[in-house]
Amino acid sequence: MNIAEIRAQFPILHQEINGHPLVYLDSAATSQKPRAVIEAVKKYYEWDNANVHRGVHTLGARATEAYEQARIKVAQFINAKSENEIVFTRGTTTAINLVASSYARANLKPGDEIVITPMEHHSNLIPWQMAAQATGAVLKYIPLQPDGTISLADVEATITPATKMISITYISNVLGVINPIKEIAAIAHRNGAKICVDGAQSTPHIPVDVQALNVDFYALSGHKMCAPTGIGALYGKKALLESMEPIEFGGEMIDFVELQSSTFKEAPWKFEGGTPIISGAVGLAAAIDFLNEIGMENIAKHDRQLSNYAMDRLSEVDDVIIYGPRNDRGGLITFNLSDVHPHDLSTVLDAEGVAIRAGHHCCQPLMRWLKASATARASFYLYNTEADVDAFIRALHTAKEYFGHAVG
Ligand code: 7TS
Repeated sequence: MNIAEIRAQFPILHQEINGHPLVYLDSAATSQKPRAVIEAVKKYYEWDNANVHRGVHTLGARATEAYEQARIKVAQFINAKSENEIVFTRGTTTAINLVASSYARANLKPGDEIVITPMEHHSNLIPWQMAAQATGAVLKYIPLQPDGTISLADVEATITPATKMISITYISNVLGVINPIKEIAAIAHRNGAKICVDGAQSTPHIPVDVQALNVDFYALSGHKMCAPTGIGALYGKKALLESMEPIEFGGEMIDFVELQSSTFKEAPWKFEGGTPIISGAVGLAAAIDFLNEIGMENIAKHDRQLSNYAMDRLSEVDDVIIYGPRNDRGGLITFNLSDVHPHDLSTVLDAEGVAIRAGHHCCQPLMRWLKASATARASFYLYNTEADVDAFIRALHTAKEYFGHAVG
């Protein structure tokens, strides 16, 4: 992987922030966009823009073709059996809400169990709280080990024949933990449960094969994998999607509308009520081409090497608390500097041109488990270099000097 060439394709990276070259270490929140994606969206608006699935004029046909081609791209990218197993959504949040609102509410009854973990992003937690409240199902948690990982013994112990749904993140956006999804899926299926995977942090960083994992649902966000904001997808096994009721009703998703009742298109279109996110899908297709050209294996290797390097450098800094496992982790590191509030730390780093994330990362229950009100997080992607990590560590030392009173 030639990082210099890759960086050259991301216009936003070539600027100064507060007099320093930008060091963008917040890709877990959203990734930057390569020129190929920006150009694809621009070209779509300059040449092809029209509404999809309606009318027969040329632009309408082109827009429909581009939108449906993007669905095929997404299906191939995660190795779905068919593009009809891909529902376009706004992102991971909307995708998981669709499963929780449609599948779960129709299939859960009082006494059934939903199993999640304390490391879930609120997007993979609150929808299940709401589904449990609506159906009388019980929300259970697989406990975390001291390093933030989960053990398969605990998965076995938590999932029972009463479990109807397990929903779990593939890669934690705070701990960097990579969960053994294939093994968890096997345990779920042995107990007659379905498994839904939050792929927000995995899809951008590692090769994903939903058939090999044998998951029932898989949610992803385009904006974390070089695509525009506002586009994502839900993968669902065909039979499951076909069995589900839409949760949004209106244009685009119907077959016949009578005065008192209507019939709907088949999956996935019945879940895409209203004018869809056409330019977003075009951008997502371009992002997938871009990632494929570099190769997901190469990206995974790069992210792993960089986070190992960052872990080594960060571990050398006194007064830094690192959260999550040391090895076998995704491309992000969550930490705190002694008792300095991460917002203050992030502000000082920004003054040095270094963009990191600070806060609860939409994981309040996990923050409580970590006994931290908030944390700082540096996250890496294909355009980051060891020089970025070095600049981050230098900025951290500057912050330490600045907060000298606090770190003693
Ligand atoms: N799940 C995980 C594991 C995430 O990291 C995020 C976003 C989501 C779900 C929600 O994705 P969305 O695209 O629907 O918003 N995570 C973060 C983050 O860590 N910092 O900002 C957003």
